[in-house]
Amino acid sequence: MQITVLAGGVGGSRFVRGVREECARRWPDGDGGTEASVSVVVNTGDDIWLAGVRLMPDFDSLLYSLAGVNDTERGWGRAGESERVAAELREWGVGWPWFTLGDLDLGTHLARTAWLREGATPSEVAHRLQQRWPLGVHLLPATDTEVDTDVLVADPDQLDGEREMHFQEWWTRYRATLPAVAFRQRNIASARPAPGVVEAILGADVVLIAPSNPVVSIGTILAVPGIREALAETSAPVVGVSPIIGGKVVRGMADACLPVIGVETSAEAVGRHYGSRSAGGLLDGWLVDEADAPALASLEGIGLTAASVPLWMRDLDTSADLAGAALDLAV
Ligand code: GDP
Ligand code: FO1
Ligand code: CA
Repeated sequence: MQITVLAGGVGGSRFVRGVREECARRWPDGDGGTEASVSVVVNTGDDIWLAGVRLMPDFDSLLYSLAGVNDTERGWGRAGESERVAAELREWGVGWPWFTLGDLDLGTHLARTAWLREGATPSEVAHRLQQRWPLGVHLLPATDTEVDTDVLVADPDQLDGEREMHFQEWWTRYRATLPAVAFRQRNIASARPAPGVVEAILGADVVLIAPSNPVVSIGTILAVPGIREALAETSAPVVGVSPIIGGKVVRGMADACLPVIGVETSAEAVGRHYGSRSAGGLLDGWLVDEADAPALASLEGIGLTAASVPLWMRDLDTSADLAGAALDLAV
């Protein structure tokens, strides 16, 4: 059984932990793990060069979370983190004062940057970082091309009324409150899927779209030329899980992103936005929360196999049950 998941950071991590757990239940290897193979295509649009090092926030969220060394409160970074180096960087005026690079986390960024400078590609670096802990899944950056997301915001002080900034500045400094006009991924037209990504999609028995941000996480993965095509071509069913429950994002600020691409914050609107594969879209199946059950008929009407189950991932058990429901919808 080969399962391929498309994922962002926090929603992605919770879901992938559930997938790993559910696989161990359904296809046990007798040693606490699973005989199933799980590949995760990870969003790289949040990545950034800062203070001389390369950050890959969604990749690191997945890495730390699957390794069990993550900060579960904040949703990013390491557990038991200290911030001595960050305080020094602030004194030197290096990096951003509103963006904290923890000491343990900086170890990862320094290792990654050292390997990049030696000539390794981001996906080779990702492979090396995963050797440290037995994750039980394979994390694949969506692309080796630097496709950092820029946000175009309305700014009346500028001559053309607009200003561009890196996604991380918009997200962490302004908490996504500045009025965004558009998201743009750098180099996206010339980007290529990283080695193994197209193979993981074409060779899958099931493809799952995690309940991640549809715009800046899943949207960026899909924008890499070749990935949408692979999803259209694969013989595997493609099943998505809604990140929206009862018209609200469960955690985070994804509701600041959806209106920018003209999509309402609802499970039905995101399902329609992804679209049915039978009509040239992305999905065969779409899972919504029980609170959104009234939308099922209309979703079936556009050619989706839709079902409603509890979508809150409160702990490992509820995440695994959700992964199980997504796998059940795929048959
Ligand atoms: P980020 O990269 O850290 O922003 O994380 P993702 O893009 O992977 O996911 C963020 C989205 O996950 C949020 O916008 C939420 O809508 C969604 N999310 C977080 N927790 C849950 C949950 O328990 N259930 C569901 N269905 N969605 C969730
Ligand atoms: N988010 C914050 O809100 N404040 C921070 O200081 C911060 C630092 C940080 C450092 C490394 C890293 O991998 C992620 C970090 N994040 C921080 C999270 C990140 O900005 C975003 O939440 C994600 O990119 C959105 O998925
Ligand atoms: Ca993200």
